Amino acid sequence: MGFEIARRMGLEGACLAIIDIDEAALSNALQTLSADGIDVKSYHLDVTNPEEVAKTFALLIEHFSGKLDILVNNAGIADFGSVDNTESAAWDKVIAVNLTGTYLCSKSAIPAMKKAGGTIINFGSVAGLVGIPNMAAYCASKAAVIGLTKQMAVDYISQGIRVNCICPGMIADTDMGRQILGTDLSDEASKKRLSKYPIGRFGTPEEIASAVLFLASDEAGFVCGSAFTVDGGMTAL
Ligand code: 1HS
Repeated sequence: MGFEIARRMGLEGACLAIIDIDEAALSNALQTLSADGIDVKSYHLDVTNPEEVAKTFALLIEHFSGKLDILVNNAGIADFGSVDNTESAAWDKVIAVNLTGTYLCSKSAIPAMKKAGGTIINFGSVAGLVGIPNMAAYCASKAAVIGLTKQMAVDYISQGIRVNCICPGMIADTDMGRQILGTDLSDEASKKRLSKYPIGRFGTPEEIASAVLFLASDEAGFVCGSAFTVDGGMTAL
């Protein structure tokens, strides 16, 4: 999803800073986006490391001459387990990436955004709105991101910074989608999961990217503090 969001933003004329902890994925994304004629710079970063986040954002904000218009907090991981069989280390890792990473990157971006306004799109999930079996840490982290989004929205809208979050349903053609669904979409587990989607299919990265671009655009000027579901009706049930 992050790559597709970056690609669409770049094609709309955005100058990009892309961040990833996976060096190979980052290199591939940089090469592909650059080949598309997009102005992009890449930064290898673990968003759970406060010092590294501050250092990286200082560098990228300097690269953009002190200006930062849009932050998309897309870094996220999933884990499986109910509360009674989730190891605390696994719990901490999911919270660190999904929630604390969002906090740390936003903390580093906001001072630059205050200068001329901006917008932040966090990544919640349907898992932050409804319970998903066997995904305790993931649901908790995403519900917290939704809560943090609403809190940030009320803190910063008066300073010209609009904050919203995207709440995707299952997006099959992603690393996380494959992690959750496995490789066989025709198996009973995947069919049961699909039955939760009134639209009758899972979503695509392109559909998430379209929603992110809308929220980042002036067309969404009155959208503030929203948990913007892109889920094929899954949470409408
Ligand atoms: C990307 C998204 O946050 C995944 S949540 C999947 C929920 S479900 O389809 O497994 O019920």
